[in-house]
Formats: sequence, structure tokens, C-alpha cells
Amino acid sequence: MTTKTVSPPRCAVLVGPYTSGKTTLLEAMLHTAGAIHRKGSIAEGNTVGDSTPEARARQMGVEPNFAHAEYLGEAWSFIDCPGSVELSQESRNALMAADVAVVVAEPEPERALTLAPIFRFLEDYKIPHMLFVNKMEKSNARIKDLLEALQAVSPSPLVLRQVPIRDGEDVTGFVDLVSERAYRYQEGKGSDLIEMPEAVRDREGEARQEMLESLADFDDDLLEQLLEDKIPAPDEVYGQLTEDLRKDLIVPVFLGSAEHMFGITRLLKALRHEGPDPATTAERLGIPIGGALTATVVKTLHQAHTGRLSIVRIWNGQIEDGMTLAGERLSGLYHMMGGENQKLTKAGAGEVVALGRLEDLQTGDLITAEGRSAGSDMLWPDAKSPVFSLAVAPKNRQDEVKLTTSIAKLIEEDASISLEHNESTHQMLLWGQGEMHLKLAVERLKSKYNVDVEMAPPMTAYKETIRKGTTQHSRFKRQTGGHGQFGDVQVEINPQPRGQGFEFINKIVGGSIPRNYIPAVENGVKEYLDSGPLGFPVVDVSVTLFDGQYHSVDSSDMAFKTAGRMAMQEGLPNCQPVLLEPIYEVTISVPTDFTNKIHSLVSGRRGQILGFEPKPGWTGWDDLKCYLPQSEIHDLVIELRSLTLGVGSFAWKYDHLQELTGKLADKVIADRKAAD
Ligand SMILES: Nc1nc2c(ncn2[C@@H]2O[C@H](COP(=O)(O)OP(=O)(O)OP(=O)(O)O)[C@@H](O)[C@H]2O)c(=O)[nH]1
Ligand SMILES: [Mg+2]
Repeated sequence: MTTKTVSPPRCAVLVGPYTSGKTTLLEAMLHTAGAIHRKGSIAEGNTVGDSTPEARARQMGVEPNFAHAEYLGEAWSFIDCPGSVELSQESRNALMAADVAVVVAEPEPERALTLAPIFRFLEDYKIPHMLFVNKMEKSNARIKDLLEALQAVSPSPLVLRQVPIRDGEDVTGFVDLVSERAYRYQEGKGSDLIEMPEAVRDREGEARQEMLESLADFDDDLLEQLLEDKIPAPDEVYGQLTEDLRKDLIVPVFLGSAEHMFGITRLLKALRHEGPDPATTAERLGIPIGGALTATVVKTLHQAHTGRLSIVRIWNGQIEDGMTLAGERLSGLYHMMGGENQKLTKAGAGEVVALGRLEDLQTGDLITAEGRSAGSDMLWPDAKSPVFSLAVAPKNRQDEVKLTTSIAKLIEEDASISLEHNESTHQMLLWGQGEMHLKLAVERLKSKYNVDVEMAPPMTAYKETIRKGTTQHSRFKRQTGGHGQFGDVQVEINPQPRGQGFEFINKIVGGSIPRNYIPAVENGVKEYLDSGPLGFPVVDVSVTLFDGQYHSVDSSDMAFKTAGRMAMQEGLPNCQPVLLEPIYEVTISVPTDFTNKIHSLVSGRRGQILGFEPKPGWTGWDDLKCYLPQSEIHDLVIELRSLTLGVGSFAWKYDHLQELTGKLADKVIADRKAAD
């Protein structure tokens, strides 16, 4: 009796732009594989994916959906990622579990650009990927145009694997370019094998030749055959396709419709035949295999009923429920099928499983038999830098601690969220990738942790300074019953060069103020400078104490501190106070076609262009450097994305303070006064 070698479970991760049909495709694949009996739909809100209330309410993906199926005797895990650019951290992490990614695209050539950041990431991490052009049933765009547009944003060559068969405008089937078999789509099920229609023959021949030529770029033997006009054997072509995909040299392109179940079997079969195995993936990621257990944590999830779950891909060895793992006892081992946790007793290499109640594990950890290590050589994507913030506060004051601990849990789930206690404005800022991202975070704070949160726009960290100097003589004197209070100071107040900060200079000679009172004067000065004549912290000022008087009985630290504060209060208004606003150096990255639009965006936001240059390593993209006032950066990402089909991004760092005058300054000052 021969025992069949069972191949280890593989993992395909579905990525692609917002609403391209990933969750619908997952549903179609699960249905085709027999993992679900009825194919749900987004409209009816009954798909395996998007099962959380936040996802159902929006009819969009808000976190990765995990699912499992067996297709023709082989086990698969699928991870369907949210498409929103604001949630791309989730996709990036999930892709670290992928043997292969399926990039789901829309058929309109003008939307091809939305794939640029995804292709870029896949390329950077050398993740083998296929492209599935979805919604073909409603498309009359020419595949040639689409491929050209997609190729412009894909660093790797795209290799078309099918040509559509059309009946008038409608796509009714396809020809597979390797087998040269023609199929007619059938609503809701697998396609019918048909005779190749005459009308498609020429196109098929041409596309097949192109496919073979692409492959010949990576194989001399194949090139030789083509040059000699020989027809390569299908097995050889399949072998080459498999090898090139594994090395991420080519991107095979398939066509179909998730909604109508067109092209699903073909896609699943391509995954089955050409999808790399977990050992290959582990090697690509720099994960040590062989020997004992290795697994990576690709997602941390806090579920109301199960508690903390660590979702891992096992590369080697076996995990059993109840075992000790990374120093903790594993309590619960599951397959997640959308929102449903299916209990397992053990899981082996290749599996994607959820581990219950391992409190110390973090996303990005490598688990080994020895424990866990965060800083291994394993490839892992950095957390995306924040681009948008909102001030958050608990509706009920007693929820303050609960709010910070709950936000910490959200950050464990999604490292592109962060929390800042802003020192200048004293606001608690929740940072993330966009408005929807933060609103989602706040909804989860309510639904998962029962914390009600109030949101407000972040305040700008305005400062103020002075434009000219003055001398000021101020005296604090009070006679109340017994002994009174007395402090007398003469100071010179001067502006300092921008960025120089505050300086206190003591020039008292001959003891007109005894040395022990001088620090008190300085403290009084500083205290006032926390909120100057315009209502903002005063910077870039020097204060020179050059004379004063004291009283042997009535003088005290307290009295001199008050005198110091009075000197500022009385003197600074005479120094032409002026508002300062923080200016950031912002680098905006966009496809070159949008560079002009960005020029007007920057000038419309009182920015100053510093220059632009090609974005390093990104063909067809520019990096545009500019200065922008902080108050103009808050919602920059919203406009930037709406101008650039969502693909524009930016990075920022604080640069300097700059005077703000005129109407804008008047408004800032008036608003400040009104807030007091
Ligand atoms: N016409 C057509 N519509 C489709 C097809 N596949 C999906 N859709 C529709 O496209 C919309 C988005 O589908 P989803 O499956 O949620 O897309 P998604 O890529 O998962 O979206 P996000 O996760 O939010 O990025 C839904 O209204 C689907 O019904 C298709 O093949 N043809
Ligand atoms: Mg989705």
C-alpha cells in the first residue's frame, strides 16, 4: 500500500484596492472548494468575511478575514485583507503569512494606479503574487489597455494567462493560454469546456506567444525552442510558470468575476499547481526551519468572548492546545472561519491558527521551542508612520485609565495606530492613517471595551515671541499687618534669534539683590512665559536682570518671584509680541502625473515648495519637499488622497517656528482668548 504524501497547508492572501472584490472572491473560492454550502454576498451581509459589526455596517473590510478550505485534497488558509489604504498595516502584516498573494484588481485601466503601493510592497518583500482581474462581466475595457496600465505600475512583468471570449460587449468565457482550451462561463458554477471560437484564435495565438516570450526571458531552453519555432510542451510551460512565480519573477494574470463565480476554478487550480509551499516561504522570510517549532505571529486580536488571540503561521513543528509556548500555557487553538472559531487540538507546519490567551506574544514575534524573539533576522514590515490625528478624551472622567489601556490593546492589534500625550497642547492625540481609521478605532473602543470617547481636532502648538526689546522696572510691595513683602527688579528684555530659546542672565553687581533671591526672580519670569501676552508659551527671549532693591525684613523668595513675573507681565506687551506657528518639513510622494496638482495643494495650504526629485526606487513617482504650517497638515492626507486616487502619501518632521501675522493670527489669538 502506498501512502499519499500530504502537502502541507498553504496560505494565499487576498489583497487589492478598496472594493475590488476580495471578500466576494474569498466567498466564491470557499464555495467552489466546498467549504461553504451557500455563497453569501456583501449586499446581504452574509459573507464569511467582514463578519464584525464594524465591517457589516460599512459593507467594507476593516480587518483581515481568515478562512480555511480543502481544495482537491489540499488544505488552504486564506486571508482576505481590507483594501482601504488607511488599513494597509493589516494587509502588510497578513502578507507575512503568505506563500502567495492574489492581487484583486478592477478591470478599468484608469484605476490601475491604485495598485501601485501594493505591487511595490509585494516587490520589496519578494512575495510571489498573481493578479486576478475581477468584475470582468461588467467590463468592456480592452485587456491590452488594462495590461498596459497595470504594467506601468508593476515592477515585475505581468504575464497574461487567459484571453477573454466576448459576445458583443459581454465577456462570456476565456481561453487558457497554456492548455489552449476554451471555456464558457456559467453563472454561479464552474465553466464549460467549449470549442475555441474562431473569432478569438488570432488573439489567442498572439497572447500565447507573448506569454512564452516573457517566460523565455528567464529560461534559455525555452528561448531556444521559441527561436526554432518549436512548440514547448505544456508541462514545461507549467514548470516554468511555477518556478518563475516562486521566485517572484513574473505576475500571472487571471480574469473573472467573483460575484458570478467566473474564473474561480481556474484561479484555484493555478494556486494549487503553482503556489509555493511553506518551506519555500520560510526561506524567503529568513525564518529558520528544520528542527523544532517555528511560527510567526501575524495578527493579535482581542475578542470579547475568547480574549486575546495570537494568529500565527506555523512554519515547522506542531502546536498542541494546552502546551507551553513561549513560556505561557496555550489555552485554546482555533481555525478562524470568518467570525467563527473552530476548535482544534493540534496544528502542524503550514497551518494558520489562532492561539488563545498568550498574553506576552506580540505581532511580529517569531515563536521557537526556546521561546519568542522579536529581533530575529526574519523579514517584518515596519509600522506605518502616522499621518492623521484626533484628540481623544473619555466621556466619563473615571474612564481615563480604561481608555489608555484599551488604546494599548488597539495598538497591539494594529501598529499603525499610536497615542501621544502632547506636551504643548496637553491633548491626548490618537494617531493613525486617516479619519476612517480613527473613527473605526473609536467604535472599537466602544464595542470591545465599552469606553465612550469624545473626539476633537488636534490643536496647533502655537508659540509667541517678541520683536523688540525693552527695559522694565517692576516692584512688588505689600504691607499687611506684621511684616510685608518686597521685591524690586530691573530687567532688560530682548528678542533672541529664532530657535535660541529662553535665556536668563544675571548682571547684578554689588548686591542690590542678594544672590539667594536671583533664582526666585528667574522662576517668576519663567512662570509668566508659560502663557504670554497673546496667550501662548513665549520662546526666544532673553531676560537680563541688571538691578533691583531688597528689604532686609520684607524680602523673600516669594516676593522676588512675584516681582519677576510682574516684570514680564508689564514689560512684554511693549515688546511687539508676535505669534509663531510650527512649520514642518513635509515630503509628499505622488505619481509624476499628479505633481502639478500637489504644487497647488501646497500653495493653497500656505506652503513653500523646497524642490522635487524622482522618488528613489519608484519609477514614475516624485518626492516633493515643502514647508507646511502644522495647522495645514492636520487634514492634508484627506485632500492628498482625494487628488491621487488614494495613492499619495507623505512623511513629516518638525522644522522651525515662523511668525504668523494678519487675519489668521488675529483669529488664532481671539480663539485662544475665547477658550479661557
Ligand atoms: N459587478 C461585480 N461586482 C462585484 C464583483 N465582485 C465583487 N463585487 C462587488 O463589489 C463590491 C465590493 O466587494 P467586496 O468583496 O466587499 O470587495 P473588497 O475588495 O473585499 O472590499 P474591501 O475589503 O472593502 O476593500 C460589492 O458590492 C460586491 O458585490 C464582481 O465580480 N462583479
Ligand atoms: Mg473585503
